[in-house]
Amino acid sequence: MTYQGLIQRYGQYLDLPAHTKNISLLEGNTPLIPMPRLSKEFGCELFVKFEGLNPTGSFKDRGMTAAISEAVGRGAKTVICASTGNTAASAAAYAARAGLRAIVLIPEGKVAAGKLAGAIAYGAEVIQIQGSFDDALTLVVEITQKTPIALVNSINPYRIEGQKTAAFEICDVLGEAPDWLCLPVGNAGNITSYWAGFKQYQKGLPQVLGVQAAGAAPLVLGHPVEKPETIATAIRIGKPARGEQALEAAQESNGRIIAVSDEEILSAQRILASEGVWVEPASAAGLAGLIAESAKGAFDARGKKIVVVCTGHGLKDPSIITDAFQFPKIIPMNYDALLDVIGGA
Ligand code: AN7
Repeated sequence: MTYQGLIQRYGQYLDLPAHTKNISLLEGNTPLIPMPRLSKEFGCELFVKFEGLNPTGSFKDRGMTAAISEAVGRGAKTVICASTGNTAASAAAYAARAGLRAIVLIPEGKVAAGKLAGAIAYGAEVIQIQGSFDDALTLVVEITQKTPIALVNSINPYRIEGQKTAAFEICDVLGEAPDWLCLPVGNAGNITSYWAGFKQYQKGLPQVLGVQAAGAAPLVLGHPVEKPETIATAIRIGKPARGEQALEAAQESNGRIIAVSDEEILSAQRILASEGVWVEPASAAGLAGLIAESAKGAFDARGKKIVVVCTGHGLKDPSIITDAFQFPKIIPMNYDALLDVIGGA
């Protein structure tokens, strides 16, 4: 049978109500890409779980197929979310597929171009709010308490159910859980989902390294951040909805949650791209964390199986790259000019 999406593939492991009506874009089934050069450098077996290859370019599609399928089944007509961008694009796509109205609230001026374009292309009503993601989330929680509009942020338990499938896939490919799982942490839905997924699947448990951006690191600081700031706009979040569960996952797994600088994130993004995997900045945080911990001597990767979760595609945030590089040279249309500019072959 050809692949029919996550609910068909793993539905038996997901706690979804009987009324759920499967809405799928054949999300999931993303590759676990071996990274030979990084593996050699760390003396380990390092893999990237490339979640940027989901239908809307991020891991959010795993939870969204579940949340939208449940919402449709119970008769919802309109869904809403707050988003740093990827949730918005994903909600917009799955709502479009289901024939629902989608409203997405984003922080003004702080959403990467590819995500905003996606949300608009799929036909969502996109509203910028003069505030942060955290402010937007407060607003959508209030409106979904007072109206029949369905909330599809990761406070919605079905989002977590759907996102557990990434842990299942990793275990299915490796035959067991890896020794370490490194991933970015924003609103903390994903780390919560992975941990729940590994515990449920009973193929062993990884140690979990959750990585926040230094300018948006409430779980490292131990208190909310009122004005989070980072170039990794996906994780520009100061009050994670599932912060407690993220800390639990780190603690129970004998792992930890750390912060890395924007420079470290951009460096990790370049390193991944130099081995053929282009991810958006936030998605490079997991590797940035691994590199930072190893450099400090706080992480011995040797002989370990390590999965670095890359949550979103590089195409989501193209300006991060083009702003930082010289614009490609322009030459006259002749052979000599070409030879001249490349300086020989
Ligand atoms: C690429 O889209 O919160 O810790 O509103 O887009 O589960 O929040 C995105 C989060 C990591 C953090 N990597 O995951 C949103 C949003 C990417 C992301 C995260 C996000 P969580």
